[in-house]
Amino acid sequence: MSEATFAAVDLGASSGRVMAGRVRPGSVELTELRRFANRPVRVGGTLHWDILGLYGNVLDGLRAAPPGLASVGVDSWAVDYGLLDADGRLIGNPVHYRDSRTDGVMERVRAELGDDLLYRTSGLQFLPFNTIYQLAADDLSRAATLLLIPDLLAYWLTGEIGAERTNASTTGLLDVRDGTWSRGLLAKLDLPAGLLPPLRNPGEAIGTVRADVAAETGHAGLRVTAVGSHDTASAVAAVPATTGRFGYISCGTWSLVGVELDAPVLTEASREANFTNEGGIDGTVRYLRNVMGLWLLQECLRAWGGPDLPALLAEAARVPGLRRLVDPDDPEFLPPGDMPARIAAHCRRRGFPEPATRAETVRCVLDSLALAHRATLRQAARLSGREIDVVHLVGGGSRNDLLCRLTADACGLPVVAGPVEATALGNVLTQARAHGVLGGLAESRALVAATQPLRRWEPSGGESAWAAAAAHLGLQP
Ligand code: LFR
Repeated sequence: MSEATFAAVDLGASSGRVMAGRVRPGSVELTELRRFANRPVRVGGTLHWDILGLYGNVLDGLRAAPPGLASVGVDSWAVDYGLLDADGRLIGNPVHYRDSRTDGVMERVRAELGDDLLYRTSGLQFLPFNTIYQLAADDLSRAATLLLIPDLLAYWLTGEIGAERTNASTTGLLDVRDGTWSRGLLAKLDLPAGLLPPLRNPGEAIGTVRADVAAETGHAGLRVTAVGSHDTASAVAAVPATTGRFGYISCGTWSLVGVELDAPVLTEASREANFTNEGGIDGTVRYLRNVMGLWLLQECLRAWGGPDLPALLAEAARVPGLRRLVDPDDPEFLPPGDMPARIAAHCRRRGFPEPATRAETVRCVLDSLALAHRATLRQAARLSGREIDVVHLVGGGSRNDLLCRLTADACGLPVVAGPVEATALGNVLTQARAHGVLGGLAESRALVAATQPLRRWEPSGGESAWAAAAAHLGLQP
């Protein structure tokens, strides 16, 4: 096949989209078919995803797609899941990873199983919402099958059950060395046999859409292809890197900051630094740490009733830098709630003046994120031995000029910003490879570099001020 159009379903924590991607020799063009908000809903004190609302939007997006799609792929945020009963019906609405049901659970499981065993087996960073800890907090009495969110949607589209490997690697239950479900951990956790479905790789065929889906969308016989169903795996597949010496920041609700490796790093130093080894396309390892990301800004905007963002960013760019800082990775920032107040209190505790205006709060958030990007990239390089000459910042955050500029300054490295829709592109390109329209990962990345609008930010100095700020917060200097 030399030309084909693929649909990409890409669900982020704050918004989802269905895109059409037309791939031809030397060209990839994305068209937006549908974009929709992803608003969590609190019911009876528990924070849920509105999974049926999301699925309805996926069907609407597919209905808007041109005829003749070669296939569709689904990716979403990681770790969360739906449970099916023995008849294949969803038992309850999936719970949001920011829900408080896991409070204290990770500490309990870590004490029982030991950090060394958990890290040596899964290579995963310790985050309170990893699937393994959610399962320990969940009622599994009626559960026959666990499906991660993209696998759940693929199941509703095709009737086929499976667990795509890149996303499975975020559960804490996949063995990082051989890519299979860890029998040892499953036994220790007493998880029901058969709960976790068979694994599949990005690029594998999942099936064709069910008759009811074909009738709803008008795409009879549409094939569903597994992609890097963890959104970060798809995003990093579309990083327009032209050398191996790159770092990346997949920047949206989270900033996922690290390097791409051939093999996991499972050292004690890596575990202590809480670095993760997530599965990528073609067996690559995403060696990274989660930085709290634009969630801090999104929650401020929500608290302020949705003010004009470009105007606020322009004002924040005029606020003197590095006067107020937070450690964005403080767990106190994880749950939803009054973010400006939490930021002000954190500043005060750290010996900084409280932000007096919204623009000062925004500047505080962006300076703090840039500083965390710097610290994390330096740590990734040190722990993995991979040198970094350039930082690729992809995702929605690449539109935020102030954040890109501050990140270049903080890191003392050029930042190449874009593509904005890296995740949807990675989703499309993985399908294109599976259907023989494209060669390997390097070819995909070269195509992105050659065709997508990118902006380059050179560092403009100020190293000593950034180093002093990092030292003040106790971060990697
Ligand atoms: C990004 C992401 C991160 C994951 C977090 C929670 O959207 O997938 O990689 O750590 O969401 O699932």
